[in-house]
Amino acid sequence: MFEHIEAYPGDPILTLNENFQKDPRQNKVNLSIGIYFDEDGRLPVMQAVREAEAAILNDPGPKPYLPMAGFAPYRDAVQGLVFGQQCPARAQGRIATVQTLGGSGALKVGADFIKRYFPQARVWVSDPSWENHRFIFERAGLTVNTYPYYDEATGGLRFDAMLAGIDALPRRSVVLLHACCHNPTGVDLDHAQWEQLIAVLQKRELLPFVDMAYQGFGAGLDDDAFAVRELANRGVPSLVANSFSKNFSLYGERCGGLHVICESAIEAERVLGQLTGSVRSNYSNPPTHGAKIVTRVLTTPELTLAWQSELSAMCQRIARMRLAIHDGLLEHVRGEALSRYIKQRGMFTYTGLTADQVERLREAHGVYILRSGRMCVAGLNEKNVGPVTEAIAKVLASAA
Ligand code: KET
Repeated sequence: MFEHIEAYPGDPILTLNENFQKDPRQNKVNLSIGIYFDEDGRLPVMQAVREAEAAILNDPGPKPYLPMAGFAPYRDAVQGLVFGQQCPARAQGRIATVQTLGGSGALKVGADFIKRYFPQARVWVSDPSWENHRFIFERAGLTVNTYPYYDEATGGLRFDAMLAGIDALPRRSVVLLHACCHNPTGVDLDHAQWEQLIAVLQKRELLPFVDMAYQGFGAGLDDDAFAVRELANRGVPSLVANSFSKNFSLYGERCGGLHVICESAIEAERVLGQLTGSVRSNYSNPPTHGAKIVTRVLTTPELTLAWQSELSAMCQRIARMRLAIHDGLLEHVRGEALSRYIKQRGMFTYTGLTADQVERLREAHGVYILRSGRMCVAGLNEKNVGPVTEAIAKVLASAA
């Protein structure tokens, strides 16, 4: 029956992360997956999450099914965080929001929605992008192409080429964008560039799908949502996926949201209905626990403040690690290329290391980064940054 099924080649991120767990070496360092580890190399439980969870467990209550669209207070709180409390589109009921299984679940429900209502549309993702973008859209039956994005020579953005590429797309093409902290490059658009790009998206009647998996890890919770809020304010029909995996350190609870910005409240209601139908035929309704935690934190002012300050402390620690690896490498290697370690934002730096160098880094030194050269700088700490720097320097020297 199953003879024709070939072996799964593995996932470039999750399989590598699993291989890391199996590596018996004591001094191994995991800079592969996009997970924030604290100064002691541990996955943090944020204080606000701890308190919210304690309060929930203190008064557990029954566990009915949630509505298909998710926990209503969660949907409202998440919409407020993503679009801003004062967002006119939100007040006018023009945004359809469903609770999803993390950011990935939001992308999947969104991809199914596109396949059903824009069956001819192709999806355009940045070159490069998070590998799973392609997998999710292709498995939903859509064709995925790329638009220019990263400039290997400068470690920055090919903005003119990106804009020209997008400007030439057929009407109603889907353009996948990263709201902030671009994965894997750490290279983002500035406000002026977003304004220019949004004008093109609007003029060409393209359908933006914005993935915001790292809100709060770039320039702050509001600034990171700049593009999303501009799209809503300018009334550009769009899809937005958001995730609490990283900014709440709630990876396994699978908390996220899918938001569709519509042109009227009536349209939003119909869109919401269809998203709900998609949830029903996929997994019926989402889980409760994580949604309760996030809702409690976002609707209790003291917990919101505690969460925000812990999140910004996490960002400051990442910034210190960026500086530490940059300065450490400067002692061994010269060149402009190192500035990318401090210029690129969010959890990742695109190191420019080749697949061979990445392999040597892992085999000889136990340092795990992605084959593409992506390093999760949020996995560095005061103890491992020295050895990691030395390992990279050795790999670079032996290649020279
Ligand atoms: N979008 C992006 C851009 C992203 O980097 C991730 C996760 C997700 C969505 C998924 O979010 P979630 O809420 O976990 O479903 N990225 C990291 C983990 C992974 O690959 O699953 C990573 O890139 O390492």
